[in-house]
Amino acid sequence: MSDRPYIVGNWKMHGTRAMLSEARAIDRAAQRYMKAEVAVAPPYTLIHAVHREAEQIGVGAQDCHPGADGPHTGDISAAMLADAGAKFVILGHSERRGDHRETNKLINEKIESALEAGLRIILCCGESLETRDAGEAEAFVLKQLKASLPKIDDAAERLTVAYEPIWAIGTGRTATTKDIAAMHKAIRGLLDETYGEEASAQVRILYGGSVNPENAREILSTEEVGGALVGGASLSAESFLGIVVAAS
Ligand code: G2H
Repeated sequence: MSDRPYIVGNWKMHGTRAMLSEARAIDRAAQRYMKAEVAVAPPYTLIHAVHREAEQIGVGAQDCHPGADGPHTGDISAAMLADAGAKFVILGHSERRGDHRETNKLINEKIESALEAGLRIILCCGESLETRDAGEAEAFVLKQLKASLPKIDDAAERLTVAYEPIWAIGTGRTATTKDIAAMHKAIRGLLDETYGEEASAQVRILYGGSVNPENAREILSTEEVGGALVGGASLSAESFLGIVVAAS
């Protein structure tokens, strides 16, 4: 695993061409904070334009279709994303699991298709508040991961896992560092079991859920936290760079 913290902005369904100036500002400033690896995942419509702007930062997508080219109106394949300049794709985000009823099996198919297209993966997992309150958070997250982790050779080299408790997404609430450390440790245990310790060590585990410039330093210094997946606070260069600085 790279020792560099990985800070990824997930723009979700935000951004028109006016946002390109933010991407440019992030890219130019990121050159000064080389300790962190910085990337953004804009909506499909901006991937190629951000790719053309970016000299330092990585550019990725927020989803892909599980298949190759075909009669799937409105869908985008992993190969198309790679052609547009994407280097990674976020898969299994709870908003896709909720809004589009994505299952662990479908997410596994998308992962394998994206790996086949040469993309890196950020695989998201996370529990609801009800599940946490029932004391079942760890079992739930590990079940999600077991069912969707790619089993193909060298998958670990191109895999990042993002733990995002659903109740902390866009709510201003964050998990305690104790809870984050415990969940990341459990995830590491599963990665060790699945890929062996040497390959597992290459996988960074990000935290996501209301990360902002004020709480980033504490979260990023928590055990087993290899970076952050940032939503709301990634939409302006100023706040996103505040997180990048906290990681540097
Ligand atoms: C979690 C996160 C980014 P936010 O969804 O993936 O969003 O930082 O707005 O909670």
